[in-house]
Amino acid sequence: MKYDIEKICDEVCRIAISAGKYLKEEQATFSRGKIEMKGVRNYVTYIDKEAEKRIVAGLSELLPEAGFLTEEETVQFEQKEYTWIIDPLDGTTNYVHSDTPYSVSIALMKDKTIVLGVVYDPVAEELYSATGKENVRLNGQPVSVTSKNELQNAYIGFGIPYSLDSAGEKILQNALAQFRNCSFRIKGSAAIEICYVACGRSDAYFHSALSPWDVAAGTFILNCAGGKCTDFSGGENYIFGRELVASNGKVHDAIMTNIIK
Ligand code: 2AM
Ligand code: CA
Repeated sequence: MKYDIEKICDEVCRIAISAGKYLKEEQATFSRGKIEMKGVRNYVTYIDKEAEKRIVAGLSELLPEAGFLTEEETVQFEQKEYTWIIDPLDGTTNYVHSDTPYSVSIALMKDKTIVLGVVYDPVAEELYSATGKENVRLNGQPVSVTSKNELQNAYIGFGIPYSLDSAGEKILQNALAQFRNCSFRIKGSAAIEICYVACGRSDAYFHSALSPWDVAAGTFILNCAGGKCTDFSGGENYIFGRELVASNGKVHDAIMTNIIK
């Protein structure tokens, strides 16, 4: 398949913005009665599904031969050379509590490699996109990671898994031991929090139990911006391995040693 990745990226941005506008409009009017419980503390709304259908329809026109891996499974996964990895609404728990941030996250994977990432925050009207190191942007402007190189005064995002296991608890205790050194934040949208590292707003982010659609676009954007992403063993299985440490690169070892261990 031959394609112009920049043109595709422009179209994906358009599709993400359109889905994001839909999410924002619906948040103002939706009723909590329409929420189904997908599991403990894991909400799904009819809005996630409708947003996903719209995104899938747009992307299907753009690259008819590509397959899909999506959170709401409105389309069945099939192994293809190209796969769209989509979270139509990342930050659902924030969303159903009329809170922010939340986002639309879309990545394109060729075989096993991500080649494009787009994350859109419709409330802040912030669009993160990347197709490579030369083309990583926030609202059209180039971005890069912070130069912070120690945990002292670092600004670090993280999330707590819905089913916290003992390994996760240990990591939280390790983080607690760093509370006097660092500022920690839980924002509630993994895709956005990884992009905050990419654009130099925060120095790092870690979370376990995440799915590919939570991290595929954000980690690609962060890598393009000069950051580093690993699983909890320091390896590369952070998209499908359900463990992510994402950083500016310079505080990565300190986080691995002092928090993840
Ligand atoms: P979601 O809003 O699509 O569910 C919050 O912790 C962030 O992590 C959100 O981006 C949330 O995505 C994501 N997440 C995904 N799986 C999770 C899990 N098992 N536990 C906690 N957060 C999860
Ligand atoms: Ca998600």
